[in-house]
Formats: sequence, C-alpha cells, structure tokens
Amino acid sequence: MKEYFPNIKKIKYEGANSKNPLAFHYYDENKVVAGKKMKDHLRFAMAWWHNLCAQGTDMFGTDTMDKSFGQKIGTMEHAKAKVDAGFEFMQKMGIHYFCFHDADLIPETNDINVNYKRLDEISDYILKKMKQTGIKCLWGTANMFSNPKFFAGAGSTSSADVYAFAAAKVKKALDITVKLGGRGYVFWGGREGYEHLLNTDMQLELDNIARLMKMAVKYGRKIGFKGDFYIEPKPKEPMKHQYDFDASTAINFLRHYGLDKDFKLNIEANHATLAGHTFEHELRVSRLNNMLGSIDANQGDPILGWDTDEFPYDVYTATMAMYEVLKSKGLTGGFNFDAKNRRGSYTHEDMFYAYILGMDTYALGLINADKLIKDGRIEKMIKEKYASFNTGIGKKIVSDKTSLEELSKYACKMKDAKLPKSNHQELMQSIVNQIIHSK
Ligand code: XUL
Ligand code: CO
Repeated sequence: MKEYFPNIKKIKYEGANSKNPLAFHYYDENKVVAGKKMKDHLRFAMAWWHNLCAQGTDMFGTDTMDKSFGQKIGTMEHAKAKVDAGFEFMQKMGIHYFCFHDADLIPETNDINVNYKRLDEISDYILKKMKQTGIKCLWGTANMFSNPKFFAGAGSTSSADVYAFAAAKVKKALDITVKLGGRGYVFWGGREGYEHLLNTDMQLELDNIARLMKMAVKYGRKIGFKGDFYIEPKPKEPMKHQYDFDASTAINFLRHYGLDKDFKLNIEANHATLAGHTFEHELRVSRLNNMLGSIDANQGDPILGWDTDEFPYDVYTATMAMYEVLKSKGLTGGFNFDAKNRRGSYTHEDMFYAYILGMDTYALGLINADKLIKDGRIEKMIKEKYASFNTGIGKKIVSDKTSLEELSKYACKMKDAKLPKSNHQELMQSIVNQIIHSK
C-alpha cells in the first residue's frame, strides 16, 4: 500500500513541554475530563473538501498546494487516491470521523447518472476503508453552490428544473450518508439567498427551501436515517443576504415550517462572526433552544472580515465554546474542522501542523471550560446578579403571578428604583484569566 505522508508517523500526545512539532501538546485522547474521554467529548472530524481537495487557490491567484496524490486530478483514480491519503491522514492524526460533500468525493460530470454511479463506486471504496480502520462518517452533504446552474440557489432557485437537480443531489447525498452510517446530514445554503430584493420572490424561495428539507426528512427517515439534519447558518458569502442568517433566524425558520423535530444546527465559528455575533453567542442561542447539534470548528480574522476558515487557535474562544458544549451535555454531532491551511502553508506537513493546532486548541478549551464550571465563581456571581427575582416582587414576576397594575402600584409606592447590582464585568474577566492560566 502506497504511503502518501511517508515522513510522518502517528501523532502522539507528548505534553505541554514537548518541542516536537509533530506531537500533541494538550490533546490526549484517552484523558478523562468532565467525566468523559477527550476523544468522546470532542469527536473531531476531517473536512474532505479543505484537506483533500483545496489547493490554495484564492480570488487573486491559483494553486500553491499539491493534492494530486500521484494521480491526474479529475479522474476516479485521483478520487481513490484521495480516499487512501485521507484515511492515512486520519489514522496518523487519530481523527475518528470525516465530513464530505458529494462533489468532494468524485469528479462531477454534466450527466447526473454518471455522477450517481461514481458516488456508488467511491462510497464502496470508502466503506471498505472505514471497516478496516474503524473511522466513521460524522455528516454528509450535497454541494449545491459550485455548479453554475445553482447561481440563483438550489431550494431557492427560480428554475423548477434546477430545483429537481438539487433534490436529486440531496437524495443521493443522503443515500451515501446513510450507507456510510453518518451521524448527521447538513444543509448549508450557500446560494440560498438573494442579491437584490427587487428581483426576488422571498416567500416562494423560503417555502421552496422548506419543501426541499421536508422531502429530505421524509426520504431520509424512509431509508433508515436516524441521525439529525442540520442547518448551518451563515449570513452572507457567496450571496449578499442568506436566509439562514444566524442561529435565531434558522430556528425561527425551522419552527415556522414544522422542521424543528428533525433538525438541529451546525454552528460554524467563522459564520457566527460574519453575522456580527461571537461564536459563543451562536452556541448559547442554539443551546437554549435545544438546537445545538454540531460544530464547524474554525475561526475568522477580524482584520480581513470574510470567511477565512482558519484553523482555530484562539484558546479563549475555544474555552467559551466548550463551556456551552459542556452546559449542553455534549453534541449529537462533533467538531468538524471546516478550516484550511493558509495559502503559504503549502506542504503536506502543514496539513498535520494545522490539525494539531486545532485539536490542541479545543483540548485546551475543554480543560479550561471544565475548570471554569468546577471553580463555580462565575456562576455564583450570575446567580447573585439576578437574586432580586428570588423573593418578593421578583419572585411574583418570574412565577407569572403579577400584573401591570400591581407592578405600577409597587413602583409608585417606591417612587424610584436603585441601580441594579454591578455587572462586575472586569472582575469576571479577571477571574476567567486566572482560571485559564492556573495549573
Ligand atoms: C461554507 C461552509 C460549508 C459547509 C458545508 O462556508 O461552511 O463548507 O460547512 O457545505
Ligand atoms: Co462549514
């Protein structure tokens, strides 16, 4: 069997003091944190598209990386070499899951019948590898944004024929996801949005997206898919305005169309910041609505401001994210590194450095979030902040036992109210720093 990364051995945990760049410094997969092994909390996944397909092209320049894996790109031999290289990569990294778009697995042609056959062939090949290695599928999805026919959307397209092609792609991507035992199925509506309201029938577009999702649920359940469907919110890019703007918008959409029993959200860090939120805000909104399903682990760059899909290195944000995950009692999905090497980090070794960075960052996030919860000071301060609702008129308010008339009488009797308790924001930030940096 050909080795694609001959210079790299299995990446092992060596601890924080190791200077070995090809070792984990914090991610120790069998270490128990908050009652579970790290690998069970974190369920890391490799994103097929960024890791095995993307070669560094950006808006201004062409490839810097070589992902040919010894084959001619655009052939089924190359598709199979990507499977071999991908499984070798995951085994060496100790990554137990992967995520894919249909178009990542095969070179697509203009005939959907050929694409279907190719997907059958490649999924047989992947399944064999999965059985040999124990590696599993986290989620699958259909790419309904790259092909020019989807310029006006997939579920939201103005063409009924294109809509049928979108549906046909979803059907096959679901078939393959179920065949590979995927835990989830993602809808990311990259082109489900509009460039201008003047030429848009928003009502029809929203209704048709929901129709596509309803058909997917019906078909998925029929063929035995027991996992979660996910919407992955993103406010813009490539469209100016995307319908799945953020967690709140997506939850409202799912409830409005009665899809909330079958769907949860796949929250991506860089999409959260594009929407003008923090990552932890989007996770909190999802958690409170019982909708936190899976995470696309990456991060953006505030200076650039677009969807840069960087590997996560911000430990503070990872800590806040893992706090939400622990409070949510885990995810039904996992942590997919929807992240790519920078264009200038073009060697095969860089692929490993990037995943080590991401996995170590989330391991630190997990360790810190557990410490934060066990320390208890932050939660105690929050309880104290809202203590006025535990007794007297406050208790009446939260038990729905009062009225505008009674509250008005109460206020008139007091004449004026004192300021609420201090928010102590700086004190809390200082406590978090102390907890994060204490041994
Ligand atoms: C694009 C993005 C997608 C989805 C899957 O911003 O995040 O790769 O994760 O289609
Ligand atoms: Co994503």
